[in-house]
Amino acid sequence: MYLRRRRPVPIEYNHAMWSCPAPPPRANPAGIRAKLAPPARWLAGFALLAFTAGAALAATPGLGFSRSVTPGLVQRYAAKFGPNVRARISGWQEFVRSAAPAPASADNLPLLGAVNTFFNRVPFVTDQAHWGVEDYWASPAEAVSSNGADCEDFSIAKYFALKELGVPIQRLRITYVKAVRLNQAHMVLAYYPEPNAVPLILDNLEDQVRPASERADLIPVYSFNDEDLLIVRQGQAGASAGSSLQIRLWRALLQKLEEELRY
Ligand SMILES: [Ca+2]
Repeated sequence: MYLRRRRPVPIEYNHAMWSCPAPPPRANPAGIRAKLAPPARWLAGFALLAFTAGAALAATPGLGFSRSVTPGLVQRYAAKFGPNVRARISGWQEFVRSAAPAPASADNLPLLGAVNTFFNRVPFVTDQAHWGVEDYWASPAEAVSSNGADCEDFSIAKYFALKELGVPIQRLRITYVKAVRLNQAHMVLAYYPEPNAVPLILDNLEDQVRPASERADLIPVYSFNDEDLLIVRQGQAGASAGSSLQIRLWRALLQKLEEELRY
């Protein structure tokens, strides 16, 4: 039995000992496979979406969007990451511009595949090698500009791209998982076509977007979006743990996205 908490839990989700698994060489083309029955642990518990403490900070229009990148930000990141930044940012903007906007229906499968494949082209680089720190959550503009990302950076970039393309955030959950075969912490983006449906998984480890029911290698631990934070307890999902702002690195990311708008 899972008690619904009335107030955000006073905890911080830090990621000591965090590391993302490196993806294998990609041999399979991107593709989408049919839905199967949802494993209970992946159910998102949409009825529990009650906490909106983070909404004010996350409500700035265009936060993290490709179209929000200012000339000043491009200049700043070009100075930091090199002259290829302009082409990389342009490529990202062009991809979002040319992608078909999300239809009103829940059938966004081609779009999910396109977004997953597009960002998976960014080379995988560990945070230690790329940023000199154990754990760094890059903004989409940083990941694209610096041409390097690890699992949470991929998930973040895909989340904001789908949001920019009109996908309701209630369908999107950045999900911290345990990659059991690799015995490593990992992060993916889960897309829920409907409340409590089996989610489709956008993963930098593979280009193919597959339902969670086919991803027995991933065990969800907690998930979040702009609205809330849900944790999985004893193999069952849906226990709301409050605001995603309790995740220190998510909070820092949102502040960084606000700062990026000001350049
Ligand atoms: Ca990172």
